[in-house]
Amino acid sequence: MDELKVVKSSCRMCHGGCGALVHVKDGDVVKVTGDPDSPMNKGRLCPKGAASIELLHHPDRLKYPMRRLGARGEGRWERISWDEALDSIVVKLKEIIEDLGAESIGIGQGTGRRHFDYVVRFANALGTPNWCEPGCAQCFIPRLNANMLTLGMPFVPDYFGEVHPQYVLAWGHNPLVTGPDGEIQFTLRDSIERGSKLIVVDPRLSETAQKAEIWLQLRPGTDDALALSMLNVMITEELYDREFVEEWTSGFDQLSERVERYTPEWAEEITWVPADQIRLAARTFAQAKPATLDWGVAFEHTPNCFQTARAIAMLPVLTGNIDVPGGLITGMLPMGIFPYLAERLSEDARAKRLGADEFKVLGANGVSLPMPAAHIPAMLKAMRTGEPYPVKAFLIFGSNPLVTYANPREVLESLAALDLLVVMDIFMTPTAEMADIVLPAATWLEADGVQGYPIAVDVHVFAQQRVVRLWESRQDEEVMIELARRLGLEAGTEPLEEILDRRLKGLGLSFEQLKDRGSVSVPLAYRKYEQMKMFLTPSGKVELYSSVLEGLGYDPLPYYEEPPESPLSTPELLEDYPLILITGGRVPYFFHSEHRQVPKLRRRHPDPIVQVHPETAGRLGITEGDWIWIETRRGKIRQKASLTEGIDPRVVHVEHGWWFPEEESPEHGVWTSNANLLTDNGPPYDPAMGTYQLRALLCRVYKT
Ligand SMILES: Nc1nc2c(c(=O)[nH]1)N[C@H]1C(S)=C(S)[C@@H](COP(=O)(O)OP(=O)(O)OC[C@H]3O[C@@H](n4cnc5c(=O)[nH]c(N)nc54)[C@H](O)[C@@H]3O)O[C@H]1N2
Ligand SMILES: Nc1nc2c(c(=O)[nH]1)N[C@H]1C(S)=C(S)[C@@H](COP(=O)(O)OP(=O)(O)OC[C@H]3O[C@@H](n4cnc5c(=O)[nH]c(N)nc54)[C@H](O)[C@@H]3O)O[C@H]1N2
Ligand code: SF4
Ligand SMILES: [Mo]
Repeated sequence: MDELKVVKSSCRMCHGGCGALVHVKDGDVVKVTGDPDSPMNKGRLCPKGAASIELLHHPDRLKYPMRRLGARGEGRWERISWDEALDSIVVKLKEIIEDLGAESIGIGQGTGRRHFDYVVRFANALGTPNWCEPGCAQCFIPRLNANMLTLGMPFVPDYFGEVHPQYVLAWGHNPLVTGPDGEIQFTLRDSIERGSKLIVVDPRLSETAQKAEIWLQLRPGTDDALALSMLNVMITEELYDREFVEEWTSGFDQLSERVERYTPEWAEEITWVPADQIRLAARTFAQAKPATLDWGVAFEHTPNCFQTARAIAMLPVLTGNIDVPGGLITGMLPMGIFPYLAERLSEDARAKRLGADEFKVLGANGVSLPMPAAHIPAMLKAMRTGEPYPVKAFLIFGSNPLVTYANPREVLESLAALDLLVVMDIFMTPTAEMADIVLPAATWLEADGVQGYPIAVDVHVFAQQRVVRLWESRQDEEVMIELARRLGLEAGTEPLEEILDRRLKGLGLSFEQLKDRGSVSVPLAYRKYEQMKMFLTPSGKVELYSSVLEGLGYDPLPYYEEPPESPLSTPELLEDYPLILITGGRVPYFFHSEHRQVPKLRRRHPDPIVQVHPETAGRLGITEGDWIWIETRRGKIRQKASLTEGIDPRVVHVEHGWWFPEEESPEHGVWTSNANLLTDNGPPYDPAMGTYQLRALLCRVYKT
């Protein structure tokens, strides 16, 4: 019998960020605990992290590569070898490249996984501009790009230094549950314990809103109006940091002129938030020193998201909370930029990116980000119709589009039209059931990687290490490298370890050395713009008036726009659909469509829950625990009612990500409770990002 060995790694049941101790005996993992030495989680794990081992050993995992038998989506499979799987994929890809060009191959991936950058790299090496992720237009990238354009760098709340924020403005965000992008839920929790107070902007009394000093319960989808009116208060009441604004920003006068019309009284009508509350929040935030912004995904689910992100980003700018202790901090970036191989993608290929002509900030055009992405609705259309050119193959590395993309019926139709669908996943999902070939993916306990946290700022760099390998699973990066080799590509073929070592060079470490240490931290440096004597924007200032947006033909200043389906935009729908629908507020036990098959987690949250105000429920004869229909113009689903005073009587909230692994193959109940049967992926989109509307829609609810 082997000795018990304890290995340092980093959990990846979400976007990651928690240091973990993996206890290994006789070649298998026997326990996973939080690493007490980890600067991020200090020994703690959330329920998902604590269930890692159940996921690892789950009997329903995909164990071998498989090829479909019979018709697509019939649910019959045969086991094949990795060689057979990879060779048959390569044969088909070569055929497509020869006939139509590499752009006819689409590559999909899910949200912020360990292998995120490698997918972009593989697409570049292959020569296709058409990779996508359900988050590119809908999650994180709008915020990231708004930061890049306005400030020249990504910024995150400083929960990591000696000074803690006096106030945290949590906007459309429930970080005590979600803690995305390696900010993890524990960092805010610790900050609250050290005395931080909260202002929370959320239509629901979320776990985070429950801790708030000031809770702004806005009408869903009106974040732009609220942010603009807070800017109005800060400017008209001269609450801004005059010195910072004068020295380090450009366009303040134009901004002042723009927001003049957006008074708190104007905003009250639109947002439902009383004008005096808006004033209180703006004054409190402006007078707190330091104060930080912790923003979330909620406003990226409506089509004015980019200008909304710009407006919200200006709140900490005007109050001088940029790159100061306890405010917002920016990149140490000790690993430099990932080797994306962007130079491999020809101008010609770049121009063919689906959506590139229309959505100029969805990716790199005009913005210094090396990861342009395809527009998902355009990609689906190319699969279905061959317009503007056909997409014939789709390789998915860890995403579940039938559940997580808007309009899953159209997704199904699009996937069904492909010549080749490959899905690499840990489980047989409803999407994987549509594939020609499925590939078994390694869980985080079976994979090597390095990741800086918080993502895009990299204060702490963690190793994730492969401690076991069950069945025939492989990690996604290895598969992409192997495909590149078999396709005879000129780049993207080096072994993974070589890239991991290269990434750590600037830190003076090899991957082997980082594995021993678990993580390294870089000292925090503040006010880097003073040393550089500039922000990394074209004018060298924080661009309140964005020269880049102006150059691209967009409004250089933020503005208000109603969501396309709302009580104000489509009042004619109110008679049939009188309630406002929000979808996808996260729950602690699942990550999107994952983990419904993990008993320890599912027991804690067995059913999809729709939240309804008791007054609304009473009127409709709905009682606690009833299964009810939620219906929009596009479809209807069932979820189980939970009555709560913590939501406005005019608003209901459904969970996203639901399918039922325990139900019959191949559908696994994907059409029963899937929130995206209610959403739409059609226009109008955010003009800069191509964002579609996942929240703030109109619906009705009734008993089943
Ligand atoms: N209505 C509505 N829809 C939404 C949202 C919402 O709020 N409301 N949120 C949106 C947002 S913000 C996002 S980011 C997207 C997320 O969308 P997705 O990323 O598509 O969501 P997941 O359910 O996480 O899908 C990931 C799949 O990858 C598998 N997987 C996990 N780890 C690995 C791995 O290492 N390798 C491989 N190959 N597979 C792996 C999982 O088993 C799962 O099947 O959903 C979006 N959809
Ligand atoms: N446990 C768990 N953690 C996760 C995930 C998960 O699936 N499960 N997903 C990860 C991913 S990819 C993401 S993007 C993040 C998302 O994490 P967050 O950014 O925290 O987003 P959500 O929980 O979707 O929504 C946050 C809050 O927004 C509110 N909201 C809804 N509509 C609006 C609106 O119009 N305006 C405003 N201001 N608020 C609104 C909701 O009521 C909710 O409480 O979480 C990450 N972490
Ligand atoms: S917050 Fe994320 S990284 Fe931390 S334990 Fe939970 S799942 Fe793992
Ligand atoms: Mo996301």
